[in-house]
Amino acid sequence: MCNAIVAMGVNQLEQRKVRVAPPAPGEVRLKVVANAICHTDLYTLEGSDPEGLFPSILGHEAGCIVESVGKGVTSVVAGDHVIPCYTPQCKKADCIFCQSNKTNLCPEIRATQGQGVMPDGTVRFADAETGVPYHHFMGCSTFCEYTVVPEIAVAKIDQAADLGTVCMLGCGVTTGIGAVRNTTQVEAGSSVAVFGLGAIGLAVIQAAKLAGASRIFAIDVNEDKFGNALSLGATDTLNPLASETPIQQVLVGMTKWGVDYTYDCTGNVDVMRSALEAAHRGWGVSCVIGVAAAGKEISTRPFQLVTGRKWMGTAFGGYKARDGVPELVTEYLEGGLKLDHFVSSRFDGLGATQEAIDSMHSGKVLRAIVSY
Ligand code: NAD
Ligand code: DAO
Ligand code: ZN
Repeated sequence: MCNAIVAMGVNQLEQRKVRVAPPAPGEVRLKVVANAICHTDLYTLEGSDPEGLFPSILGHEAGCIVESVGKGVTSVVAGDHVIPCYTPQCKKADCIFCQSNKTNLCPEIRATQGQGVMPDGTVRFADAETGVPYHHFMGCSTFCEYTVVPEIAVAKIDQAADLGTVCMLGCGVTTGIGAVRNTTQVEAGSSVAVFGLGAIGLAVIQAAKLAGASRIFAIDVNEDKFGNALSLGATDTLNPLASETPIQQVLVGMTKWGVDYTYDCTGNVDVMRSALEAAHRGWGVSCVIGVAAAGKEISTRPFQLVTGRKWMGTAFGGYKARDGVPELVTEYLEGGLKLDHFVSSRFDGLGATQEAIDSMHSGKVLRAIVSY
């Protein structure tokens, strides 16, 4: 039995005692050490995700220690440090996605993960008092002191890394870095424009700088975001609201033919259009990272594509979770990848999760991390 913060309904978080069942074959039970709050947790809690399930245990950016393993588990043992990942990597010889170097979208547990259950169709969480079962969330459910996840969804990492910091590699930061390195493969000397300067946008800037981008435009409607962007390597900051001219025209005007690589890190479909249309004539690549609200559609004039722009998207930055996340942790430990600037505030104890969530609404917080 342990403590969990359960989303009983829209905007209704309650601390409950839960029973977390032992791992079934192919599963692992994890002790959650630290969890970073991501906007996707808030989006689901607020009822904005039409597929969001209640009651459920949210949370998906965590640093954990393996507590026990189910039958047949071979890649981790009790005591290993891991990061659960909502994009699994089954590595099976007959998984055409895992075997391809073109994608990270392993579909092995996709259907059940979306339904808030484990691969066998059942859940591992039950209220200790009432017996009510609780849904899983994004295959992670880390607003709980213990969780159960499939073996194929845990990345085993170097134990030297502070779980209270590398937990952020479970989602947003990895996504921004991977968008640059895997999805768009930015070359040295390129120009880059980043729309939206939350944790994901800043991770894009950081990776672009490391890749040797020569000009990095940082764009946000909130100018408080510019300081961080400049310190990570942005060369220009722009507020789209500061001019009557559409931001894509401003960018084309500043560069003559547009920007080599552009990224939407807002989830706003109008911004996605601006990002595409700001991309360089002939070869510009625009990458959708932001997750748009349900039912939203993107549009542009097809001539934008005819004249050589490419529209792409990325999930988890294209990283194959079990291979890629440990490499990023190593890069962090070796000093090449800085992470501390993403941590806006730290909270102690699972019970502080609501407070950490509240802090995310200020617009000033990149990541709030709760240590359990
Ligand atoms: P965030 O809310 O912290 O940052 C978004 C930023 O966009 C804010 O600074 C905001 O001021 C800015 N913004 C809003 N409207 C804008 C506009 N019109 N023009 C310019 N800037 C604008 O969010 P985040 O945590 O950085 O996440 C960004 C997006 O990435 C979200 O949509 C999230 O769901 C998504 N995401 C995608 C993946 C993936 O795998 N594709 C993974 C994680 C997160
Ligand atoms: O494999 O079809 C599939 C589902 C992939 C899910 C990718 C989700 C990417 C965005 C999630 C944002 C999380 C914070
Ligand atoms: Zn697979």
